[in-house]
Parts: sequence; C-alpha cells; structure tokens
Amino acid sequence: MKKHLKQTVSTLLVAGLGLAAAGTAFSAESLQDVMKRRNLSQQDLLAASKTYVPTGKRDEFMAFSSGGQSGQIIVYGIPSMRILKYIGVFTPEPWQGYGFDEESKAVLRQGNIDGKEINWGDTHHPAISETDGKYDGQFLFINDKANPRLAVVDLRDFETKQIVVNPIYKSEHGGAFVTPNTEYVIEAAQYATPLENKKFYPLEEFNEKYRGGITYWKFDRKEGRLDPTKSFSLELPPYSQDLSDAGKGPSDGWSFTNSFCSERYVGGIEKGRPPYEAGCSAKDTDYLHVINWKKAAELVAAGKARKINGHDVLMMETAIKEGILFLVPEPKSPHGVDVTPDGKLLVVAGKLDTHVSVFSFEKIMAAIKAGKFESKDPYGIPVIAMKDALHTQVALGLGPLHTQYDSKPCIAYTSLYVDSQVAKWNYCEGKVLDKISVHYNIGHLMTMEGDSVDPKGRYLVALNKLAIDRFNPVGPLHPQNHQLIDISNDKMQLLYDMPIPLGEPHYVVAIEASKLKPAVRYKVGTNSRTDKPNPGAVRAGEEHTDKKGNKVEVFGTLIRSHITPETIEVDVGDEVTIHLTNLERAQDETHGFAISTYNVHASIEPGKTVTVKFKADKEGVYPYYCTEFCSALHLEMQGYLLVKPKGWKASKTTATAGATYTETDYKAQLKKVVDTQAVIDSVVAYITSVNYKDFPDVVAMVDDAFDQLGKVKDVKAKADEAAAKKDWANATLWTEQIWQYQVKTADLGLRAKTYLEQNGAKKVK
Ligand code: K7E
Ligand code: CUA
Repeated sequence: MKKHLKQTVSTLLVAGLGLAAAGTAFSAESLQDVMKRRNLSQQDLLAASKTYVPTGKRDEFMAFSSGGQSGQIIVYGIPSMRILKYIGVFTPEPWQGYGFDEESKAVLRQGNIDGKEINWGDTHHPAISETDGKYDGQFLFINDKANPRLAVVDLRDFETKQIVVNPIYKSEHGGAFVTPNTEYVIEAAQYATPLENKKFYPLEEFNEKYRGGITYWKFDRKEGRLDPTKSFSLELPPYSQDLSDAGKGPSDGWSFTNSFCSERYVGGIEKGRPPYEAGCSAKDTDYLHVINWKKAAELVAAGKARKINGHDVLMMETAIKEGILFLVPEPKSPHGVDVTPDGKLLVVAGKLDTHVSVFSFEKIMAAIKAGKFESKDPYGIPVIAMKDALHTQVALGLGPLHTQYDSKPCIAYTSLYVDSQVAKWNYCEGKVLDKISVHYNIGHLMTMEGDSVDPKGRYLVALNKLAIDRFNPVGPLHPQNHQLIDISNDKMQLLYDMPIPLGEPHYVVAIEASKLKPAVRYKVGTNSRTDKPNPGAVRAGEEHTDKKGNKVEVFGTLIRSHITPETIEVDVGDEVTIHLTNLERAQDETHGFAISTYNVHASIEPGKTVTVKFKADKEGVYPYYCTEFCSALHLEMQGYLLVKPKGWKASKTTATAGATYTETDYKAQLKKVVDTQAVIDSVVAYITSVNYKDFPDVVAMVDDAFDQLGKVKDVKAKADEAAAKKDWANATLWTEQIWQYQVKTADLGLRAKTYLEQNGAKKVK
C-alpha cells in the first residue's frame, strides 16, 4: 500500500508539472442525443440550465435550512441545491467533533435543562442577523421547539457558539425572529404551561395558572452572544402564541405574534371531552398580539418587571396599564404573520380560512391612538376590531400558511398547505396573479432574503411536508422535499426537486452569497467555540506531556503527516487530557483525531486547538490516528495510546526491527531525494515567476511548504551521520524522512501552482 501511494505521488508530481499534457477527447454525443437517451424535454433542459452550476463556479445564494428533528442546520447553495454543510447545533455531530471534544461539549452542555443532558432538538426557524432590516451575513439564530432553546451560529466559521435555555417556557415554537438591527431575537412559547419552574397545577386551573409569553433575547453583537441578563419576557394569556415577526421601517419598535387555540381549550378525550383539535378550532378568530417591544424594554429597564426563575418578566397587568399590548382578531387558526418589506402591512394566513388577511399598521396605530377598542379579552387586554385594522382580505385557496415577498413591489407568495400550491398575489391590490402546484403539502416557503426589507426575488423554495412519489423509494420514512421555483418571470416555473435526508426543515433563509465572508483558518491556538486563545495550544517544538498524580495532560500538534506525540503512555485509571493544535496554514488542511474505543473525536481545522478528555479505564493498546485523508501519508498519521496495567515494569528496552536495510537501499533513497528536489525546484521557479504574493491563499500554502522543507536540514544531518557510521538502517530511514518532507512540500507547491493557473496569476519576470 505504502509503495503504491509513493508511486501515485510521483506520477502526480510529473502530471502536475504539465509534462504529460494529454489531449482531451470530446464526446461525439450531441445535446439532442442526450435528450433522446435520457428522455428529456425542452422544458427539462431549460430547468436544468437554470440550476446547473458548472464545476468550479459558485452559487448566487446560500440557504440555511432548519434540520428539524436532527437538531442541525443544513447549508446549501441556490440555484444548484448542492448541500455544503450540516452544522451541529443541538445534536452531537461527529464529523465536526461537535459534542466529542471539550470545547464543543461546553457549548452543547449549555443546553442542559435542570442538569439533564438533551442531545437533540426540534429546530424550526433560522434567522440571519440584520442591519437596518437587511441581512448582514454575520450571525444565524435557530430555535428548538421541543426544549425551549435558542442557538447562535457565527457565520465567520459556521460554528455554534452558544445555546440559551428559556427560563420560563416548556416549549418554544415562535422563534427565531430578529428585530431590524438584531437588538433582540424574538421567541414565543407555544404550549402554555405554568411559568414558574417545576410548579404543578392541574389542567382544571389552565385559565388561571397556565401562561403563554414572548421572550426578547438581547443580542450583544460585539460579543456575538445573547445576553440573558438583559433579556426579558412578556407574560401572555394561554393562547398558544405561534409565529412572530418584527416590525420594520414605520413599524420598527413593534412586534407581532399570532396565536391559535385562543379558545383555551383543554382536551381530555379519555375523560369523555371532545379532543384538542375540535376545541382548539371552534371559534372563527384567534388573536394577533401587537406589542411595543421598545417601550417594553424601557419598562423592564425601569424596574417594572417581575423576576420569575431569575428572569425579568413584564406581567400582563403592567403591559396593559402601560399601553404596550393589544390584540386584533384574526381568522382562523392562523399560522404565519409576515410584515411587508416596507413595514406598512402584515399578512396573516389562517390555516382554516381560504383568505389571507392583510392588516394595516397605520390603522392599528390609529385605533390605539383613538382608544378605539371593541372589547377586552378575559385578561383585560384591549381588542381592536378586525375591520378597524384590516387593509384587505384575499381568497387564495385552501390552507394558507406562510408568506414571503418579491423584489418587485406589492408581490407576495403564500404557501397553500391543503391545495399543495404556491400562490403569487398582489397585496396592495388584493389580486391573485399565478399559482403553481408543488409536491406535496407545502409548509413554509422562502424567497431570496424574502423576509427582509430588501428582498432579492429570483428564486423561491417550497418546503414540502410530503415527498410521496418524487424520489427513489427508501422505505416508509421518506426524505423531505425542497422544490426550487423560478420567480423571475410572470409565470412561476418549477426547476428542481431536492431531497433532504434529515429531519423536517420547517423554514429556511437564503442570503446573497457575496455577503458571507467566512474565514479559511484560525489564528494559531484558537478555541473556536469561545473565539479566544486556547490555553492548551503549543507551537511546533513546544510539545510536551505533563503527569501529576493520575492526571496526564498532553500538549500536542498536528501537521502533515504527523501527530506529536507519537506515543502516549499512561497508567490504567489515569485521567487523560489531550490538547492538539493544527499548525497548518493552508486552506482545507484539516486533521481529525480519534482514539480507538474511547469515544473521542476532534476535527482540527488550520490554526484550531482542540481538547479531548477521557478516563483511561481499560488497560491495553489503543491506536490513535488522523481521520481526514490529509496527505499521501495520511494513513501513517498515527500513534499509540499505551494504557499500562497497575505495577507494570518494562523488561525489554529495544524493539526488534521489522525490516533491514543495506547500502544499496540508502543509495536508492538518496537518488529519489535528488529527483524530487528537481520537481520542487521547477514548481518554485513557476510560483516565483508569477505574482503569487497577491494571493493570500497561495502565500499560506507557500509558507506551509517551506515549513516542511525547513525540517530537512536537521534530518539530513542525522542521515549523514548514520551513513558515516555505515548504519544503513538509520541512514535509509532518515533519508526517507527527508523525502516525506519533500513530498509534502511538492504537494503544497503543486496545489499552489494549480490555484495560480486557475486564478489568473500574471508573470512578473
Ligand atoms: Cu409552519 Cu414550525 Cu414555522 Cu412547520 S412551522 S410549517
Ligand atoms: Cu492528517 Cu490525515
């Protein structure tokens, strides 16, 4: 295997130099032939040409999709619908070491509830941070409906940095929604419960003791974290508060939250009562909550909140007295509330109504100012008459759920769950413009930046609940189906079906790809979960192992194709902590780290320092290795954890060699080194002949390459010394090591060369 790899490398070196540029053979098949062979229509080809992103080219938009019950986030490109990453959020994610190394465990464990580990989440709504109501591409938030939690992902490295637990709810569906400058992230409770932790009240006391609410999490943009000490909630009636949206433009400072089951019905079919679904949809209207969050924040700052479970809660009584909370009846079991890009109108879709209702913020404000209310709800909250708040109602179809906006003024798209359609309509004039069928039973839909003040139009994604007949069958549990629709013309056109093999992605947001500027490496020694220097980091040459009592602490490094240290010796029962720093600077040179049977894994990207910890509770021999195929000698990137039994004494002090070497072997090895150096020299000649310094990625690769080559001097001295003593084994092996450094240098050099050739490097001499 080793020999084969070496040959491959040599072949690559030659090919990469362009010495053997073979002519490319073109297929004789024409487009017509392919259409015939694959049974494709003109329409298919048109759709394909709108989604195909040629190799090496990139997508225009990046989508961040909820991963539903997987507790993750799915990142994909639009229009290609190519999946780029899963981000571990509420659930361990082994590839990224999320939940398997200490730094990420610390984040995951922030999501413990009352000390209990929760290792999944039911994610629903991602939200991208906004500046002036526009997506700014800096942060991403997502909620967990099942366990009331919210997570923060930093879009500089696409890693989860924080999880907060809602201190007063037991579920949380109506999040995450951001205010126009990401001052707050909004989440609404769904299923009413007593707000005090661990308090029991029987369902018979539902109306008195159970409560809903809305939490406003303060976001500290500088720290990139939510600040629980500056966050607060509003106590609300037990109405099953659902989705929210923040006002923008003229409605900035206000937020809007739907509710369903405002009947406050408590089921109990076991006791002969009609079931929840009947009792929760009996009335023709539920309540839209209209809240002045700016004023609420001021009231909390003025000390008008009450502490519940250590958290500031503005009680209903106060909110009513201070005039910051109002209700508007809305038909019927509504789901989404979506503020128009200009902030003037709010579109509400009632699941059991064929209409969408368009409310006017101006009319709502006029009613509030005039003190014109039709009634009070049972808790004393003023209710504005629907007719006093409505702009218009439009009959769209069966089961309207969610609405998104186009870049063209007054144009909206609404999902129709029961009809399995998307309706395109004009909300200013109240006119339906077009409909398209989707497959099947659409929930959310999403247009490019379509919930911001500046939607980009172009594409729409339908998030369908059922896939039924769209894909090759994979058993009773079907994949999810995202369908891409072209909305750049008057008629919508279905372009592509994308199966998602993860949980149910309720919502997805998409941002112009050019707004994202993720890093390719960390500053050496970074704890990526805190963005601070990791105290376990060491530089090359500083690696060491400390042992104090039964605690062993290893400070190691990784660089192609070597793990330092190569052996870790501990006594059974020792507590072992291993810090590893990836010394690479080149892009994409991630190393992984795994130890047999101890359930640890780390992904260590360039510059990162990661810590794994475990108790060496079983004596024995445990290989450890790098889990990313990082170099030709990746498989040799290995070592042994030796867990010695109690009282063990060494009896054999030298190892028996597995192979023997002669002077001929040494000479052959030397020749290989000379040949490879010629390859390196020619690559270096090319790189230095162009403006490589204008390419930071290439500069990083060149730095790494010279790091590798820089190690040759010491090793060469050892080889020469051994050869002088006719110690052919050591002379051969040290020379082999020189060749290893050369191969890594050449590998990087060739990659740099390819990059320069493909990115328009210019001759400088
Ligand atoms: Cu409609 Cu959780 Cu937003 Cu599902 S939600 S669809
Ligand atoms: Cu490092 Cu494989």
